[in-house]
Amino acid sequence: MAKSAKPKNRYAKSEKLFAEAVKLMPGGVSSPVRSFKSVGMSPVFIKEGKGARLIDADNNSYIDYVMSYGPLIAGHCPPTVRAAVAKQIDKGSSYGCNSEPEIRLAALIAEAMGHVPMVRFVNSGTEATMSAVRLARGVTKRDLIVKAAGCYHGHVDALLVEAGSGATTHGHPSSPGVPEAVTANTLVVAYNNLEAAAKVFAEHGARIAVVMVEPICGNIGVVAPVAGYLQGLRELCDKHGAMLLFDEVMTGFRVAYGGAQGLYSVRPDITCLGKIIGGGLPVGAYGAKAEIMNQVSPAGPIYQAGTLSGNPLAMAAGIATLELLADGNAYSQLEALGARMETGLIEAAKSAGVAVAVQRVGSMITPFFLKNEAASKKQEGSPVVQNYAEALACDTAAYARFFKVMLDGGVMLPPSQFESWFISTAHTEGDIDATIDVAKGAFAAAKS
Ligand code: KE4
Repeated sequence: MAKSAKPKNRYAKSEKLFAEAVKLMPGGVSSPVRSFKSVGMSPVFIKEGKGARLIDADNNSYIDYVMSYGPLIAGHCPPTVRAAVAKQIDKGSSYGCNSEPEIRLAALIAEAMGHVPMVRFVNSGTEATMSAVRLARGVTKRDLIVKAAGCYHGHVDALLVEAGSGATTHGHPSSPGVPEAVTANTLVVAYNNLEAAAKVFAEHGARIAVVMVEPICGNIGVVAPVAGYLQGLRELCDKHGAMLLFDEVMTGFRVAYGGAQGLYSVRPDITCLGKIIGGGLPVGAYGAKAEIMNQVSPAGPIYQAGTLSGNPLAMAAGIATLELLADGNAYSQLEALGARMETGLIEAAKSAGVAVAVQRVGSMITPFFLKNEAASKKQEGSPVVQNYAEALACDTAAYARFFKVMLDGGVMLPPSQFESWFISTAHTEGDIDATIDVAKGAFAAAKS
């Protein structure tokens, strides 16, 4: 009897590359969330991204909703971004001196976000939040930070406390190596809970330097602020002389050209940016009104610096990306694609009999896989997951089963329940419909 041929391993080359990678890099990755550990498989290696698609080492093609975790709002390698970077690289990548592209990108940000008239460029979101906290502490001469559980602000020691994203996916929200003394000044409150914030102010108000939040929490999956939450934080900060810091590394230029602060019309004192403003190259920024930013060295005493900060190559990519968004048309296109995806996911989950809460703001979307008790709580249309605890109660095993069928079906999703999917202007209605077709089988597989 002829032996039946072993099914071809569609990830053979990626597995071979991963075996090499783990010898050279911790976990075989450059960032934990890429490890695919939480979805029970070794990670794929990508060799090319174009438009809405990725191609991996085994030549599998995917409709991509990771989009580099947010920067690629115009898809992979948009022609104008590519041209801008190609033009700049011929003139050099970094000068160690000022260059005009820095002014151009800073001006685009200032024009788009009225509360960010002045910025300092850095090289990642983490650097932006780390520097912004130092600024808030330096200006207020206070030490305490208030952060919301589940919000992820990069791997800053003082902020790696009940953080979301990869810090949650791997189940150790507070990392070893962070001394108690460092986090002793970090107070954690539940997201979307004004009472909790008021209580911490009642106890520590005069010592609180800054309240920092993701104005839309994207790092436990997508959780929008409940009505009045952001304004309530604003009022508490005003009452107690603390600063309000919006970490818009993910939401900046994502949910609106003016960011979440524009969408919800709430004024932060300091804003952190990243991802989209770098158009796929490493950039971060923190900004505020001039009287605050002029406290930053060399204009003021609060020190912060960076070799590649404001490098013209990354600036060129950021300028070209924001120029693609400036006329605002992209956001109506992204809203329509996001709504199509939301409706499709809800219908597909329903017909598969899987309890899922699909939560979305614009082109950021997450299907939360609910366990029974949460599923029974779900009222049509009301957000089920409103904070970290409710996200952690989700069925991550069901998400893992869903993820694998989607991957095998040619759809690349974040390999974690606690991440947002990102839709870009390179995605088409056909891509969304094809994704929903694969999701029908994936929801069925997700059922335990
Ligand atoms: P980076 O240091 O990774 O550029 O930015 C940190 C950061 C800060 N603030 C917010 C709101 C963020 O979402 C992030 C980074 N986001 C994650 C994705 N959830 C980055 C992915 C990764 O860690 O590889």
